[in-house]
Amino acid sequence: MTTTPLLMGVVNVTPDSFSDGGRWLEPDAAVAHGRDLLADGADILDIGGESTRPGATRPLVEEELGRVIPVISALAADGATVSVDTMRAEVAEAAIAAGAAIVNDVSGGLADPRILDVVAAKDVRYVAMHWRAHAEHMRDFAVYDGPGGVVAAVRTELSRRVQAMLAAGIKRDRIVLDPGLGFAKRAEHNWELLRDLRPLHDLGFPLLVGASRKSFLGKLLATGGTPRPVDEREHASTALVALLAQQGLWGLRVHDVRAARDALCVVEQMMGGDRK
Ligand code: PMM
Repeated sequence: MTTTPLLMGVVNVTPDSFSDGGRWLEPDAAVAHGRDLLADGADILDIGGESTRPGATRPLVEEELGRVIPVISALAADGATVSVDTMRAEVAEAAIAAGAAIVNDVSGGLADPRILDVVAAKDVRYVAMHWRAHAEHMRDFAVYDGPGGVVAAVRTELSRRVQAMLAAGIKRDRIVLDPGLGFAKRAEHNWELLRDLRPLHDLGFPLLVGASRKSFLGKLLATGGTPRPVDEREHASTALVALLAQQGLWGLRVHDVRAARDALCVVEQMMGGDRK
């Protein structure tokens, strides 16, 4: 018996995200996209205004607020469960005021430690991802040569973040952890993590995984050394949804919610499952 993970549908209100940059930059387009993802079966909508693609430069805080707040307000008013994908305390606070129920911080509180105080004060759910450096520099940090390699390092570094969250007053049952595929990780690191999620499960927190359309899939499917383009990685992303759905995860962060929902239906039918 498996427990079906929640599907977090991605709405990137950015000009430059690797997966869908520029497509939903206008608030109306982003809101319409969010509604489409809900119709496709998303449980959560993850609204982000900062691209984290390797090498990206950061928007100003005002730009980030201007991108995400109108979209969060509209989708939360529709009754959607909204998560804000931000590393900034100020954006998290405004997003919660606009109706966000989850703060998804790819830096796990490292980029702006005040975000932990905001989450604790507002008592919202907090997704803390494994992270080592901002996008501009993260490639330099993709080194995991200690004992146990990437899996042990991600586990140790996430458990340190958990200590910081608890010290800031975030309740244990509000915390979700994420291995951070593609963030300061090379393709082989992502595969090692995906093959061995058990040590992260053993930390005792719900897990979210975001593999959808990432470059390690482009590399896997390359022809003649040319990576498969980002909009042609969907079948591989969906295959991972089906496999990961059997591993007791809390959630999967995906772009094509319809494909992921179909995959979950198949898994439920095959394995006998419970919807979360
Ligand atoms: N990946 C991206 C952005 N936000 N949040 C979490 N929790 N986990 C992820 O793996 C993650 C994330 C980058 O992908 P995108 O550009 O498609 O949003």
